Amino acid sequence: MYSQGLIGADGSSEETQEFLDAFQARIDAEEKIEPTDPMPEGYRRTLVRQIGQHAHSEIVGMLPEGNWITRAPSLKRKLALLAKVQDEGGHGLYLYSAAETLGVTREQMTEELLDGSAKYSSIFNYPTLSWADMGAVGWLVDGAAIMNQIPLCRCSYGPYARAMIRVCAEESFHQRQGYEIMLTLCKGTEAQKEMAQDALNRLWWPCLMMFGPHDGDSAHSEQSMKWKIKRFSNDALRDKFISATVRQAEFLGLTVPDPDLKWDDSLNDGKGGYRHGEIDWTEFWRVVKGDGVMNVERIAMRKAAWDDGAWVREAAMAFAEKEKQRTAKVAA
Ligand code: BYC
Repeated sequence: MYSQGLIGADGSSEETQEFLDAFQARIDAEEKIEPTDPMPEGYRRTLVRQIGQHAHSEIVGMLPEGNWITRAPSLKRKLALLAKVQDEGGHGLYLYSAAETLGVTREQMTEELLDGSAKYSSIFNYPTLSWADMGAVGWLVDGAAIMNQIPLCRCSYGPYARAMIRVCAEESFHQRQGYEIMLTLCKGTEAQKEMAQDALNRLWWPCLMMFGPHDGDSAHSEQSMKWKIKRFSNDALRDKFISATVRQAEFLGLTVPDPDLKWDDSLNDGKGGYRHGEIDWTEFWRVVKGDGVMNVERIAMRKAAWDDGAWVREAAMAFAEKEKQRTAKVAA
């Protein structure tokens, strides 16, 4: 385990208080921290952990939708889904590159993902059972991702913040293509609308879990917010997502599967907000610890794709070596 074992500030560093205060002053002044800047080891480790988990999520996140590319109902849908899945692969690569600036190689992170020791978002350990899931994943999963990731564009670490700007622009296209699939299904036959409702029923609660445990149980939030890696707490972003999404569900004519969901005028300093039912945290931790329906299959599929692609990597390396020799010969 190269990166996932590296958790937050461990208090064991020899960094002086003066150094830590000067670093915090830079953060408080909204300066961006760049790879060659001095930084506390805890800050570096927290970023490696979060960016690594984020990159792995993008890579594994290709699988539930990749599963439907050959079964898309039209050429237009196939093209859009293909492009979306390819974007997610690209996001993984930007993020691995951002993590590399902190001293962890892509090979190390890949190894950790393939040996099953890496964490990635729990949402990707659920199956995608019908075409409506392609709508619901785009609408809800990418919708949750945007809510969580827009603030990361202002993360204090420069390479992560810059990677997130492009990621968010693409996620916003993904969210809209997903919502448009849902809209088409909801305006279609009764059976299509039922399929859309079923996808919402299955994915709603796992999507709320994407924001992480309640603030009181979030081990890293306090320090990450102090370092301005995270700008908002897990619960604050989850609540924002619920408020935005419930209205979208109403427009579709679908029912959010939470009988306890209620608008409450008194929340958010009188601006109002939704109270929601209890999230099943037992299920969340079970999935995070590797016992979700799809954990084993998803890693096996990723490993098979990695192994199948070995010849492409080898050919690219051989070509690069040939080019290097050719250039050296011309220069000599
Ligand atoms: N799933 O102290 P906390 C995408 C872990 S990709 C699994 O609150 P933190 C997309 C957490 O890692 C979406 N584990 O942590 C791709 C920690 O464990 P460790 C991915 C979770 O980091 C393809 C422990 O619980 N997005 O959208 O302060 C197609 C305690 O949590 C989860 C990102 O990665 C979870 N859901 O906050 C479509 C965004 N939640 O490390 C879409 C970047 C928590 O102590 N990441 N854990 O063993 C973040 O914003 C933060 O890392 C989180 C968690 C809000 C997720």
